[in-house]
Amino acid sequence: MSNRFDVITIFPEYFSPLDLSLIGKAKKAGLISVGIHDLRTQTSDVHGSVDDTPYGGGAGMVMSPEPWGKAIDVVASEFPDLTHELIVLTPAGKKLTQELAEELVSSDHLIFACGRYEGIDIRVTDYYKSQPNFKVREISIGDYVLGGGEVATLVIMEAIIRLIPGVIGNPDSLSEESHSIVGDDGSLVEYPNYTKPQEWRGLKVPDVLLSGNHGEIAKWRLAQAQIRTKNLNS
Ligand code: JEH
Repeated sequence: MSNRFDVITIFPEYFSPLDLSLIGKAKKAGLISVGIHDLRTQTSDVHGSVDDTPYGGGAGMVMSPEPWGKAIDVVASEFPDLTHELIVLTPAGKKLTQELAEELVSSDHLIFACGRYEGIDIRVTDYYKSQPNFKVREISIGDYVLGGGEVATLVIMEAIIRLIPGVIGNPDSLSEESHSIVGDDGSLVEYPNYTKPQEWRGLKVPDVLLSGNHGEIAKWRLAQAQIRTKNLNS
């Protein structure tokens, strides 16, 4: 089960939100531990350069392999007995889905490589793919262009960490997802939620939800989920 997360980035400050909310609580409870590593500490020149011009020409800069290799080796060497799941964020990666998050939660050690510029010299992924104690995955969080891998890493970590047993106080919230309301054509979006007050700005809570009739409530919620699913792509 995932309990160690390491992140390599030139913007360590991006990861202060990890001390908040769900992930912050998981850290304080000792359910996970997280290391944030500044790539620039692995550079040799006085300027801390991490990028260079692309071979073959073209726009932008490419991240150099040397600091990446050093940084990844350092975090891997802290956990010599584990297989390391190296997650390289890239717009060209496999799309993050709930299914992929469920698969990743069973890895013991996740290392996130957050590139910037035009991305990382491909030999870094090629090299670690050849290492028996590494599994490399290139992941994208969606079809839009971000400035780097940091925000994507926060998204993926949140999707994984909330699946770790004990992280979410009320396990009903998770089991409802797996028993999620399903039609014959795949999964549906969730039904609409209401809470108090019973009337707000003239808008009333549907009577069925106040009826106490659990069969009727389930039927109504399924119908609502079906309507909302149909409306999604229209
Ligand atoms: C972006 C890591 C490292 C910007 C442009 C290009 C797209 C056609 N879902 C996601 N979007 N973007 C990232 C991501 C994830 N995960 C992501 C990153 C890095 C992740 C550097 N960048 C910035 C960056 C080149 N363009 C890519 N192309 C398909 C729209 C056009 C070229 C590369 C890297």
